[in-house]
Amino acid sequence: MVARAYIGLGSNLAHPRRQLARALRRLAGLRGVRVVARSPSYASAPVGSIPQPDYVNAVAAIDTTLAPRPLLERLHAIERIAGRRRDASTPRDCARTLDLDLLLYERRRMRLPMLTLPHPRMHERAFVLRPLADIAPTVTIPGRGLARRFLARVRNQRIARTQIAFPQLKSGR
Ligand code: PH2
Ligand code: MG
Ligand code: MG
Repeated sequence: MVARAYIGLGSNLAHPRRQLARALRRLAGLRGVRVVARSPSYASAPVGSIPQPDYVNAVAAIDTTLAPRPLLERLHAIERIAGRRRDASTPRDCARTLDLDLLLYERRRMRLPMLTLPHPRMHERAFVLRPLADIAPTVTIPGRGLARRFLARVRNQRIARTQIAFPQLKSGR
């Protein structure tokens, strides 16, 4: 069984653009994962109450034979390689070298301590909705409807396509 899933990528520390390029290569290198599309990258103002640098964000579409939880574990492993610390003392919206969020997994809805599907805040975030609309203009958020429709509500969030195209999968470092 192959499932279509969407992954949100974000970084605002230690060369964010490079972090995303590397993360995408690692994602593509996972057994049971094929990257089928990747959005352009966007510079975005930090959402949340903690002052921090701007982010670079993108979204990737994958086809995967991994179930949601094993997939999420692989995403966390890629975050750890990038130096991401994840413990009880780090606030949710703090700066990070790499954030890989499982946004959508088919039409799955689930609620676990570590994983909620669809991602509970994706419909409030221009840095997710904008790149998602680029690669999946008709995708729906289970329980909410057409993802693209939520773009109108996040027009106040600052976001801009970055000048240089998102690095190719095969590019060297
Ligand atoms: N991620 C957060 C909190 N705030 N803001 C932007 N612009 N981009 C992000 O990826 C982001 C954020 C927590 O995951
Ligand atoms: Mg995350
Ligand atoms: Mg996140």
